Amino acid sequence: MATTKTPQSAGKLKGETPAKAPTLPAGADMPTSYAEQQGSGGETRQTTSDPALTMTTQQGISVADDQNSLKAGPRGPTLLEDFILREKIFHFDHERIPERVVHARGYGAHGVFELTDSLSEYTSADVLGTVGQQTETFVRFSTVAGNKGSFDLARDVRGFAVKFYTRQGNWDIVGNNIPVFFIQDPIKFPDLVHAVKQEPDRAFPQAQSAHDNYWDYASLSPEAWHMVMWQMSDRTIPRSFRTIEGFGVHSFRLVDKAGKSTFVKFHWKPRQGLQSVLWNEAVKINGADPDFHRRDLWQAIESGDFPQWDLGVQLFDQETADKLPFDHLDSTKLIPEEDVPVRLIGTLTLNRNVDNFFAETEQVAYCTQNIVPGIDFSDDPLLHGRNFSYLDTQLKRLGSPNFTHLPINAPRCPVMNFQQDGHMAMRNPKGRVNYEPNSWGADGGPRENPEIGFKSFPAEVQGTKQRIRSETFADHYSQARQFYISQQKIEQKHIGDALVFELSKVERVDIRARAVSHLRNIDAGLAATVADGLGMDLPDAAKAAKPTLDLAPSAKLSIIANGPDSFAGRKLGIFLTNGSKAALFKALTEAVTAERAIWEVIAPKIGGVTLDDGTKVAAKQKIDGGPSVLYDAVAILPSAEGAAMLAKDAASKDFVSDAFGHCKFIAHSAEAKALFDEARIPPERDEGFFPLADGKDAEGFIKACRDLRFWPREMKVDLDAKSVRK
Ligand code: HDD
Repeated sequence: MATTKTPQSAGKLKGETPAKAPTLPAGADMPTSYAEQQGSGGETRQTTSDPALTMTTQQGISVADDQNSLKAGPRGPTLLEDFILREKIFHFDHERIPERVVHARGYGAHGVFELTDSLSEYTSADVLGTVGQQTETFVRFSTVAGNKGSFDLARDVRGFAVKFYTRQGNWDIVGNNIPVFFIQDPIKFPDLVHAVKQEPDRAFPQAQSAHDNYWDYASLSPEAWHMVMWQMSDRTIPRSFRTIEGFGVHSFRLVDKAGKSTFVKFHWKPRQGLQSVLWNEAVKINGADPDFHRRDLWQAIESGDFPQWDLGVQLFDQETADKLPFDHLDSTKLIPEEDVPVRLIGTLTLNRNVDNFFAETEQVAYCTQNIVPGIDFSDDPLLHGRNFSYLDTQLKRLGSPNFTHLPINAPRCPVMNFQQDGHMAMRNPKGRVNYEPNSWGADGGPRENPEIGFKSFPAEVQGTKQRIRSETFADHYSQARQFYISQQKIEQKHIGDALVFELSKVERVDIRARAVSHLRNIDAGLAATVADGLGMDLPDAAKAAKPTLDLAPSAKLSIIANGPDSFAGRKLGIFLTNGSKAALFKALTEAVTAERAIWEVIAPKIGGVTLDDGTKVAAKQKIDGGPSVLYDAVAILPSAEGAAMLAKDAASKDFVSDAFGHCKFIAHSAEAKALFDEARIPPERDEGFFPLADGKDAEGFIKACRDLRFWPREMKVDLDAKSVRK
């Protein structure tokens, strides 16, 4: 008689008696759901007698042995008949899907967007209409150039893609943490990406632009240089995904109920403030914790410290656009906030980690073409190329036009049309009618709705068919200069350092010279600094299609000017040894907690330490696994005996000297001196050091940590600092 299974009794065949649970030796810890025994290979086998927990094949057949394949005799050969083995290996062989051709490494989280200011005056989009309305979202952050398994702190642009599951369908803002892009025309995108990724003959370098091919391409592409300035700034080595801005880059349109259009640029402003790390730190973080950014986001959400961004819009009409000294349809340009202010209209809160990385983060499919009624495209040519590329790439990556049936991509509103079949179709309509027009009346399925259906904005277009770039796109240096002069001194230094670093990795001298020739059109001082740093003569300036304008600096372009106002959400590393003072430790952890920041103990052994009052404190990191680059600030509180011991330990000395070199605020006990001396920290302590004697000192220290770093130190510890322009 054929037997069937119900979901409730999955794994158990009707009428079958479950196998008896094996007996364990007396006193053994007996798990409730399974028993443990030793397999014939000495391995631990865990078996169950509970039908509901019984392992099955993909066809639902119960599995009795998942450790041994079917063999003729104990030593083989293995039998082809073993369908359980074959199915398991077959499935494993097909676990991977192609990684994204760019933005392969990323991390996603669920969230909610709440509207705080209605734009109903400008758009009929429901998601932007009603104050207080909440919309489910899924956000994926990414790097661009590296492969899926690359490290998080590559110097790279960060992707910031947001999917809104609105009541009118899915709306995606597929943006970056930089408001402009490298190229003006989508036909260049494959070349740009080929140039920045690993060189094809040798398959390195991974996840970095510091190589000949990238700089060869960039130095031959004047339009890239505004973006190059952003790329060489600390924007591309962010402290956390939580501390980056996001930009939709292109101009879009908002269209109201009467059909009137207003241009819009989208911005995400992090409530955590903008924060970055130093380059030398980034290099070391990649070794110490290649998952630094994903771990940081996951931990913040897991602990209930939900990161938030405000959604801002720059709204402008054609008249304003006509007055701008550049073309807003050119993706290599931004509109300074001083010219068109950013209006904050809602808040995005990331409040839930994924349950399954593959199902959600890997399979989420963003498309710039996903817009809802009330939102439309501008004429930006780069955007039109993207509208083709994203849909196309999903077919390759996810393997079926039915990728919208996957739960992470499925709209939360009804989906009704006559598209059908295809690989893995999950949403299969019932009934006889699969075409329109049809005359089946009420049984005829979905119909067009001219009232609420999407209508493209009827922009007038005309022109000769030609392959040409607009004359209005030709100024490549003015905004690059504006970006540079909007930076604080230390940020300008970092841009110079980054250019010198990257170009030092370029082998061909002519490519280095061509790169510096563009800098001459951006800032004479920067060009001189970089040429000096590379030990080369200053080349002639690159030929510019238009003279560089002196645009006014914009404070919004600086990270430091837009940093956090508290230490909240950041991490203090507290280095302890046996005999460390309990009172200091207590005062410090209380001050950190009051600031809503977090702390972690680093100790010589992972088992922890015993403080001077006998309290035992567990360590989160053993010193070798917890270098100071993993922390925003550090407290070094050894006992006298502990400090003498650490002074002989290379990892401990690195901990201190890196914290010093990376301009971190450093709290310390008086006893730490022995370690500082051995780590060759100059005896005169700057104002970034905080000797801790009592609880009040701890509060002062945490207050100081609200600033990102003690920047004046950098000028003293970095040889290149002397070449910073006065
Ligand atoms: Fe792109 C992925 C952002 C230009 C073609 N892009 C991708 C992602 C982000 C961006 C954030 C990752 C989405 C995710 O997390 O899954 N891309 C941008 C921005 C651009 C841009 C801000 C310029 C303003 N992109 C661009 C052009 C093209 C593409 C000009 C092609 C003509 N981008 C792709 C792609 C990807 C992609 C190949 C790879 C994986 C994917 O789409 O889903 O289609």
